[in-house]
Amino acid sequence: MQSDGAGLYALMLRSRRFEEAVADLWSAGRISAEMHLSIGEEGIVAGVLQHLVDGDAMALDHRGTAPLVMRGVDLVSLLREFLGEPDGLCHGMGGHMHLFAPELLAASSGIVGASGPAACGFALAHQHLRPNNVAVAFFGEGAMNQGMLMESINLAAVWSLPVVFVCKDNGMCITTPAKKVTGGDLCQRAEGLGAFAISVDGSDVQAVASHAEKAIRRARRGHGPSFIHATCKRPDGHFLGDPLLRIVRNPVGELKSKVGPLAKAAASVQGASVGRRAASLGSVAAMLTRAGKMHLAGHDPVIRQAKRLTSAEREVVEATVREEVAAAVRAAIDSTEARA
Ligand SMILES: Cc1ncc(C[n+]2csc(CCOP(=O)(O)OP(=O)(O)O)c2C)c(N)n1
Repeated sequence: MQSDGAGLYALMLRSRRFEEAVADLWSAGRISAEMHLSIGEEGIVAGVLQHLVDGDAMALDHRGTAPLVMRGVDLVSLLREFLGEPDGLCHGMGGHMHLFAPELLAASSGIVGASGPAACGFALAHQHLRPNNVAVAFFGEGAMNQGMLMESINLAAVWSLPVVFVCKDNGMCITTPAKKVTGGDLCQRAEGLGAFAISVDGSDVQAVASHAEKAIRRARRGHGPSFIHATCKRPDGHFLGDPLLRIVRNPVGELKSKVGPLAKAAASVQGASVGRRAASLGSVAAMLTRAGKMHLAGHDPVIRQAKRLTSAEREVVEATVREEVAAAVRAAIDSTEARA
């Protein structure tokens, strides 16, 4: 893994450009079903992964693309998976949410919170088979209300498992603001279970890298689990085609089909009281306002890191990544078309 400023930029840009290519294929209808990307979270993923070595493991959530790309999975095989092809990474059966790369000790699950138990499993195996290796679990802040994740942090603390729990906090669980469903402070919660906890601005990859270094060193030395709470913004909402964002970005086109039914429901003589209906419309308006704020602005980890580099450094990385991603897309598409 690359550890200098340009190396961190390269890790993030590789993932950003790859996911942008995935988004294009999805928009063109070549990739079907939901697509959860990590655009905006790259600083957290790169800052942690840059410290991993051979034999370390990753337990991933429904946004597993970025970690796999940064860890070096074959891009063509990953794209072939997303295209549902039998020669994809998981024979076209996993899609983007259930990805496995045994050679990288990486496994993902769409079950929110499931990366916790999986990371504990990897870490327990490390203790017996691969001392000095660690396991990383990535998850969103919504997973912090899942019992299995809390049980995992507790077990990791009691057994001194070499796990780094990484919470990527964008403040939203699909359309539910975290504040409405999550009590207390997440770092204190993890500390209460016995983990070493750190909070960091996830849009600053170097800050993440520096905190992650401590957490991973502790785990390698047998000092038990850590919890990294890293904040971020995600411009694409929950998934590609997020309905709230569609309305915010194209209000005239998108609201045409929705205003009629909303007005009809509001005026109906049956159903909830006027007050409840007004409250529901108010909560829809609040969701739209929140969706309107889902842009990276000054929080783009890729741009923040680019500004720390010289233009010569940036150009080398950008040219390499552009060529690599374009070649992967060409190869993945060509082999589908050749078989058609
Ligand atoms: C156990 C479980 N409950 C509910 C869901 C449906 N679901 C999929 S993603 C998601 C939101 C997760 O939010 P968060 O953990 O904050 O991650 P983010 O999507 O923001 O990255 C939910 C509720 C699920 N997949 N698994």
